[in-house]
Amino acid sequence: MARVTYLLLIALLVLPSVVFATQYVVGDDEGWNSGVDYYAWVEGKTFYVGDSLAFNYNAGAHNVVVVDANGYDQCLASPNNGAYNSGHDVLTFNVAGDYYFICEWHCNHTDQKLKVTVN
Ligand SMILES: [Cu+2]
Repeated sequence: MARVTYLLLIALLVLPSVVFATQYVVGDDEGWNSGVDYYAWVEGKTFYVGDSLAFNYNAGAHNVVVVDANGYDQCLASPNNGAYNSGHDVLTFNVAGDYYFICEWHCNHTDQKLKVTVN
């Protein structure tokens, strides 16, 4: 009985992070696009490990490149960075930390960049 209780306790501790994981649609209805204020979009949201971001955009018109802080500040994508271009990319946060995303083509011109802090 003690073992069952223990397992139940473990399940209750682990489950919420899975059950309550949130998928955020980046930019909501405006998607991942030029001219969207992603500083404002992030405001008031708290991201946790297990949550994911869905980037929706016209494939070929934009892409999603995972960069570091420097790449974010300078709008630089290196060949080592993961680049996504399907038009519907879902990225899940497995580790806490700061995450930086840019559109390689519009980061400079229209500020199409996103920084997310994951708790
Ligand atoms: Cu773009």
